Amino acid sequence: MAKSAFVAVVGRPSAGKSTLVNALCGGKVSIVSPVPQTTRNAVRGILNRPEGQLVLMDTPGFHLSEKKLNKRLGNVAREAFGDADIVLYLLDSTRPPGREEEALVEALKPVSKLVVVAINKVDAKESHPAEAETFVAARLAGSPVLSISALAKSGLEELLALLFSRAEEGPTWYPEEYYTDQEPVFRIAEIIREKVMLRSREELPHAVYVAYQDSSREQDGTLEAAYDLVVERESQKGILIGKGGSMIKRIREEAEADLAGIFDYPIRLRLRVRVDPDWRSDDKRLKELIF
Ligand SMILES: Nc1nc2c(ncn2[C@@H]2O[C@H](COP(=O)(O)OP(=O)(O)OP(=O)(O)O)[C@@H](O)[C@H]2O)c(=O)[nH]1
Ligand SMILES: [Mg+2]
Repeated sequence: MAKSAFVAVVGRPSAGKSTLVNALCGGKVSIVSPVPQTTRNAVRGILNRPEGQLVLMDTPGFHLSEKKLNKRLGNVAREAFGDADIVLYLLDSTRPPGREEEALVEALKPVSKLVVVAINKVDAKESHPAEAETFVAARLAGSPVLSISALAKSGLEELLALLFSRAEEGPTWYPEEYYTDQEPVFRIAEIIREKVMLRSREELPHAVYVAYQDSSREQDGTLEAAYDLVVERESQKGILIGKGGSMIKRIREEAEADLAGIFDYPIRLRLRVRVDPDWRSDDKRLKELIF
């Protein structure tokens, strides 16, 4: 009988969780950018192998902050590892493990028996894997530890073998051809948001959410979809639109190019920028957006 397990992927912001989920699942499951706190939802990727099926739950980076948005993101991560069979804890070996890493290990205590540790970014020249190993050895003594590079895709076979060795026999939840269970409306919004994260600077990437408006099918099968890029303040609107609309055009074109590689029908986007004042402090809005 095949094996199956729910694997929650947790770690600090920018540890490489989404990069790893994409590399393991063989498709673009989750968006990636150098900006910490790119992922805002528990995003599921599905990995099918002869041994069975793993459902990988990418989570928002674990971040200490009193801000409402960050607290909500933290809760999403906690819920994911509360539901998991295996918790894959990813450490960024290019940054010293600080207070946030300590807090994360503390939060993992109740599920410590489920934890598998992967030290990531060992390809980078700033990588200090020994420091990460020492940190883990002192705090999660019983957990297996591997070194990987999600970006260079090294160490992933060993990691998969470890994950499957910890998975139990069980039913597979998704058809084999799936690598994610996300609805197209959400996936498209995320791809657009990725381009915003990549192209905007400073506070702006964090101040944007992407809201679906409507869509229609054209005779040739093209999907025309309208999305709003929603910012917090009037002053951010102009920055996102750019000179003569250059920024929003670039975001649209880059998103459309990515979507062409993901969906088997053409997608044309209509993007508009609007303001939702101080949405990051609005409990109701955060509930809708962060789940
Ligand atoms: N050198 C190197 N860079 C990596 C590796 N894995 C991820 N990165 C880079 O690290 C940055 C963050 O990667 P993400 O996958 O978005 O990180 P994340 O943990 O999902 O971040 P959040 O969603 O913000 O919590 C990106 O610029 C990645 O290209 C790696 O193995 N080596
Ligand atoms: Mg991420």
